[in-house]
Amino acid sequence: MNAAVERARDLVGRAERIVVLTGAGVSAESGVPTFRGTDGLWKSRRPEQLATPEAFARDPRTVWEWYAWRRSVIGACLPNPAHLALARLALTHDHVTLVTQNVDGLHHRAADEVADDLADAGADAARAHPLEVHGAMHRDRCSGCGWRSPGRTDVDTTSVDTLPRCESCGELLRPDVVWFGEALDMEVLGAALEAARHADLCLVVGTSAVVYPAASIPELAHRSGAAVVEVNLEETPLARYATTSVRGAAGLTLPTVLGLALTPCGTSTHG
Ligand code: BV8
Ligand code: ZN
Repeated sequence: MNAAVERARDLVGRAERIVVLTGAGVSAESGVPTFRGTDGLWKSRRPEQLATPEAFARDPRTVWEWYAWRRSVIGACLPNPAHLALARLALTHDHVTLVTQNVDGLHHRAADEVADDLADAGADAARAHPLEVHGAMHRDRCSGCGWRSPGRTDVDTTSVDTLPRCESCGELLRPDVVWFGEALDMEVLGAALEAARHADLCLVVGTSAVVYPAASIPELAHRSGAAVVEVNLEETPLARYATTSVRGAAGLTLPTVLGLALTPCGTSTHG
C-alpha cells in the first residue's frame, strides 16, 4: 500500500465528522464520460452551448438531444466500487455527509444497493443519499412552474413541437439540473457548507475542482480546520492544501482508503 493511501486510511479511521465531495471522476469507471477529460462530455461542444438557460431558450431541441443521449448512456451504467464504498462508509459511520456535483444518480443507486446488503443491521439508505448540488438528470422540471416529474427516456427531439411539455402549465420541460449561470438550491448548498464547516475530514473524489460554488466546499472545510484527502488521477487546484493526495482511479483506490475490502459482488467486509 503506498504512503498516500496509508495516510488517507489513517485520516479516515480517526475522523469523527466526514464531508465527501464527488465529481464526474467517481462515475468514470461506471462508463459515464467526465466533463473535461479527453473523452469529456464537452469535447465537441462548450458548456455554454449546452448547459445554460440561454442555450435552452435559444435551441431547446439541441439541449434536449444532448441530455437524451446522456440519459441513454447513464441508463446502462451501474454504480462502481467507489460509489459502493462511499455508500458503505455513510451507512456504517455516524457522521458522513455525501455531496455530489454529479447528476447521474449513481450514488443514490449505490446507497439503495448497500442498504439492502445491510438490511439485517437496519441500515437506512437515506443516510447515504447524497446532497445533489447540481440537481439530478433523471428528473424533469417545468421551465415555467417548476413542476417536477420522473425523467422521460422517450424524449422526441425531432422538433421543438415534439419536446416534452408540462401537464399543468404547458411550458417546456427541462432536465432538473443546475445550468451555468443558475443559482444552486440554497437549502442543498447550505447543508453541504454546514457539513464542511463542522467536518474534521473532507474527502474529495474525482473532481477538477473548477466549478463554483461546489469547489468552495473543500476550501471551507480546510479553512475550518479539516484535513483534506483528495482522490484523483491528476493534480487539481486542491493540491495546494490537501493533507494527502491519492493518485489513482477511485474505483480501485477508494475501497482501500475507506478500509473496505469489497468482494467482487460489491459487498464488503470492514477491512
Ligand atoms: C452560479 C449540471 C451564480 C449540468 C453543472 C469564474 C470564477 C468562478 C466562478 C465562475 C466564473 N465564471 C463563471 C462562474 C460560475 C460558474 C463556474 O464555476 N464556472 C466554471 C466553469 C469557471 N458556476 C456556475 O455558473 C454555478 N452557478 O455560479 O450561479 C448565481 C447566483 C445567484 C443567482 C443566479 C446565479 C452553477 C454551476 C453548475 C453547472 N452545472 N452540471 C449537467 O451536468 O449537465 S457543472 C458540471 O461540472 C458537472 O456537474 C460536473 O460535476 C461539474 C464539475 O466537473 P467535475 O465533476 O469536476 O468533472 P471534470 O470532468 O471537470 O473532472 C473530473 C475529474 O475526475 C478530473 O480531475 C479527472 O482527473 C478525475 N478523474 C477521471 N477519472 C477518474 C478521476 N478521478 C478518480 N478516478 C477516476 N476513475
Ligand atoms: Zn409547468
